[in-house]
Amino acid sequence: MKLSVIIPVFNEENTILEILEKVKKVPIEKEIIIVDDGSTDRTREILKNIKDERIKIIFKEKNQGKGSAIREGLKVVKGDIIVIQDADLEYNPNDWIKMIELMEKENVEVVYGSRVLGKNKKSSFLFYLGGRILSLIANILYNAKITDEPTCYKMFKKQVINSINLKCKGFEFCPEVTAKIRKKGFIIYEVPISYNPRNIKEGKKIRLKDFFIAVWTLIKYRFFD
Ligand SMILES: Nc1nc2c(ncn2[C@@H]2O[C@H](COP(=O)(O)OP(=O)(O)O)[C@@H](O)[C@H]2O)c(=O)[nH]1
Ligand SMILES: [Mg+2]
Repeated sequence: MKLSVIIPVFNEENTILEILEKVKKVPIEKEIIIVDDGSTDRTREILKNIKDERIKIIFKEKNQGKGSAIREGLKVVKGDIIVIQDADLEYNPNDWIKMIELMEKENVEVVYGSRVLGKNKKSSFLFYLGGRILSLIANILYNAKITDEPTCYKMFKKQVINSINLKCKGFEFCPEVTAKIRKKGFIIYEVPISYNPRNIKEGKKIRLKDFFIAVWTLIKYRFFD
């Protein structure tokens, strides 16, 4: 089964090439789709200099958010399995290997990488707490039975992600996908993954307001959709 990796990127000039090297080295057949979301630092220049036929790069003119970039990427995927990769260095692409192993089992359509199940350095307490609360809400509202709802490492069979109609623009990609996948009745399997958190000074872009948007997104798709 071929993997499609979607990398949404916004102003990650310090890490984009390093993460790309790590992605390329994972011994799995894959295509790589980078979606630049109107970066204003050197990211676009760096991407324009990449000469590698295996990498498809989409340049959006305006910054619209991570969700809109992922949706652009989803329009062009050709693989059987899709995974999202951030353009920073918080996650380790080698963790896909165990995710795919699970994915190859019969009736497994969705696998999340859980930072909570892995033994990891904790991120700042508030980020950690926010993640736990979002998982709890997903478990209560959708009987999701997961430990890490906002993880970036969400892996889906193509027909699963294609079967849901995404509306997100920003970071609410995660709760929207979790909500709609569960509403369709798919089980979310988890495997432990490693996590090397960065802080806001190091470029983290997610903020407190995104937490509230995520909570609202989970509630909205449960009761008002
Ligand atoms: N396309 C797009 N990607 C973004 C935007 N903001 C953040 N990202 C990307 O989303 C990923 C996650 O951002 P980060 O701040 O580390 O939040 P995290 O979800 O907590 O890891 C990184 O690869 C960012 O470059 C945005 O406005 N548009
Ligand atoms: Mg990140």
